[in-house]
Amino acid sequence: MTTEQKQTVWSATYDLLRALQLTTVFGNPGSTEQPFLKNFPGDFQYILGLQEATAVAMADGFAQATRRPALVNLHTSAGTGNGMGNIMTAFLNKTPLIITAGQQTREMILCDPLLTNRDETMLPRPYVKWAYQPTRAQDVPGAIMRAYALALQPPAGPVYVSIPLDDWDQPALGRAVVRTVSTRFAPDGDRLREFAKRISASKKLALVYGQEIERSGGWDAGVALAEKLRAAVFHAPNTERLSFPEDHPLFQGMLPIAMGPLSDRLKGFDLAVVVGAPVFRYYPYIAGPVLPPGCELLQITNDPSDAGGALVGDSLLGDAKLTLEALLELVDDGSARAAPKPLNLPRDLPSPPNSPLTASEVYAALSELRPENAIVVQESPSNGADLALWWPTVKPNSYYTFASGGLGWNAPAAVGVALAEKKSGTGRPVVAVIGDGSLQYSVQCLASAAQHQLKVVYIVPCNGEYAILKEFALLENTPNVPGLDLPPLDIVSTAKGFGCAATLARTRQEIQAAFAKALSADGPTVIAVPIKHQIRPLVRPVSAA
Ligand SMILES: Cc1ncc(C[n+]2csc(CCOP(=O)(O)OP(=O)(O)O)c2C)c(N)n1
Ligand SMILES: [Mg+2]
Repeated sequence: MTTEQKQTVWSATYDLLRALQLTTVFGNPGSTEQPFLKNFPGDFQYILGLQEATAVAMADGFAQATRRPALVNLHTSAGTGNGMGNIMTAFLNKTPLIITAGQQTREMILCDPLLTNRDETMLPRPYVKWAYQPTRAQDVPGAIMRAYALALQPPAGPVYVSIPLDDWDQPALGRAVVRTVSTRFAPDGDRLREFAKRISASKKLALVYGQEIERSGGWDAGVALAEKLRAAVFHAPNTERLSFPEDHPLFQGMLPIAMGPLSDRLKGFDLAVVVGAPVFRYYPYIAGPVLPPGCELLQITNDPSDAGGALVGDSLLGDAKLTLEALLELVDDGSARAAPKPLNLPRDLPSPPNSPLTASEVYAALSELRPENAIVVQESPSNGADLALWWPTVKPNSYYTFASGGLGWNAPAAVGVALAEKKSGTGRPVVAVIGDGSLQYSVQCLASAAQHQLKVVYIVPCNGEYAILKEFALLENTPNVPGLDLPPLDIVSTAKGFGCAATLARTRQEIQAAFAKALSADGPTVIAVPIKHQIRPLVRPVSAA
């Protein structure tokens, strides 16, 4: 017998995963997955998530930090359901995740036994690029190859393959075919030159930079283009990756997250060029035009759906980095353009300090000890802007949050990012700032951080409430909403229970002592910090451009 003949679906699949470098498997096992996981090869690593929401988001953080696709193995319908919120987030994040899920035995599936994933390809839709269950066992490796190729190509995203548990021991057709696909595409040259002309002709130009720039490795190209054009640069509203240094003199902050205020902020500009983002990702509805009168819009994106969905303007499809680099060559020098006034945000602290401290005072204290190479992961809804003020992002690959607002993504994603750092040996510390409400959604990720001794410092600002929902209630005029105050939560005990070091820090001195200790530790630390109750406008007033 030749080796070809001896191959099973199991061995052909593991060979394929090896060839695709998908040797880190994030998952939570069940009976339907055990035939896949049996005799788990020594050159693979299984990262256990104690709930599927955690497994999916850890994989997402890992994929983003390694800039490679990641593999997730979920438990049939129940596991897919648990993972679904973070599968939705991965889809909006455009993270290439190859998700496989177990399925009942083909022999028996007709009579709906326990663990059947009914309508298995429908369950994860519409938040996967492809969902498939091979029609015969021999197609499993080919289906995974197709899933990989689809996940990776722009716009990247999660794909889902359901695999009946009796497929793994079946004879394979032979070695799986290993293919490669491209991950970026260049813009159409004629249209690009037209865009370059319109950009060069603008008298007052706004560049709106979004997540695709950071994801494509286009940070430097974006800075060079802005400098050549002397343009004002904004972060796209609700962008989940930051693509421009927040301490740059051209930087003008993030555009407001609502329609009316956003168009107000663009008053006076004759052209806005949105690179690598939808037009626009709003949160609350505040009426107003999409753009102020006299302002035109150009959009560059690698996502036909975002190009199709733009409310205004002309779009060009292309990879952000390739397009920025090409534009840099084509546009006229902008030295005649008046550079915008630098932001110069006031960073004042009260003396004596508040008791408890405000979120701003907490972030100010932390920022004094900021390691130059630290990575921030942020899910602290009502005070994320305070963090940005005191801990600006100034380098690429240093800031993560979610594209969806679906809570429970960032705490486990931080584990995935820290795992990537550990594996690559760079040793960059991950500082995860997670609200006291937000931490609860995927809190079991703390056990994975402890199990793998990852360098993550969780800062948990504790206001005992869902503050941002109280802000939303004021904006929407919806008084007396129940459920906006948290029950007493002993976050320090919870974190210790999962195996993390944990401490409560109330003052600036205590925060700094705890943070310094956490940064020098090898494993994860959770620092719970009581903060002052503050309800501020959900959409902050617009200052003049
Ligand atoms: C999965 C999910 N459930 C519910 C919500 C609604 N939600 C948005 S923000 C928020 C409260 C967040 O509270 P916390 O993390 O304590 O931050 P704070 O607003 O207090 O700063 C909730 C429940 C959501 N975004 N996602
Ligand atoms: Mg809170």
